[in-house]
Amino acid sequence: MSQPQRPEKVVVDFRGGVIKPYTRKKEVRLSELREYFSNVEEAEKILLKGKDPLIYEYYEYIYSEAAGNLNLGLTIIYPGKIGKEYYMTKGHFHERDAAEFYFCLKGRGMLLMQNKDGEVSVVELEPGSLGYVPPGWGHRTINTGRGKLVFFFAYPSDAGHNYTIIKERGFAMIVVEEAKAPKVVPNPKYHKT
Ligand code: S6P
Ligand code: ZN
Repeated sequence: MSQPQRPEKVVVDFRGGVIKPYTRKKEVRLSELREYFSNVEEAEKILLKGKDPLIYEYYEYIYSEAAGNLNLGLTIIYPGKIGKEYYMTKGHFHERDAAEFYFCLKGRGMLLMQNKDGEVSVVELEPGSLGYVPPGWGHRTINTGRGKLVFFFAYPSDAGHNYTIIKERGFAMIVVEEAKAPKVVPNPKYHKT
């Protein structure tokens, strides 16, 4: 018989934006994200200069991959833009019907969601706001502020991640700066199917 699971404590550093303990850390730089931005030429230009800025990083606490558990974590998206488009995460769908929540601790941003029919929904994030991602909705987060965007998340451990749909089709909408303010506009590169 397997060992009974034991309760544990995880501490979130509200200011620094790190959770302790964490079991996995991932850093995502521009070189890994270049095709996700609408202005790929601008991304290439930055990379050709020998720069590869850190766009976001996340820390995950994975207690167990077994169904019935929760994965917890914290994501930090740095401030910046590629062309007019704000720094953002890749975005993904969960493989299984699994919800997720994003609880904003610091900064300003948007949680962009899209279902399989291409319907879009946006939740604005500021400290204290919680964005609920229902099962079946792809999700991406965008930092529209001047400082770091930091949010805490939790989702079922057996959710699984599908990055291919977003990588190949993109989101129907993107978030760009227009007249010094964030604006959600149609993505010229979006492929519905
Ligand atoms: C996982 C959860 C977050 C994201 C992270 C980075 O279900 O939504 O941990 O992994 O915010 O985004 P992405 O799209 O690169 O996984
Ligand atoms: Zn997710």
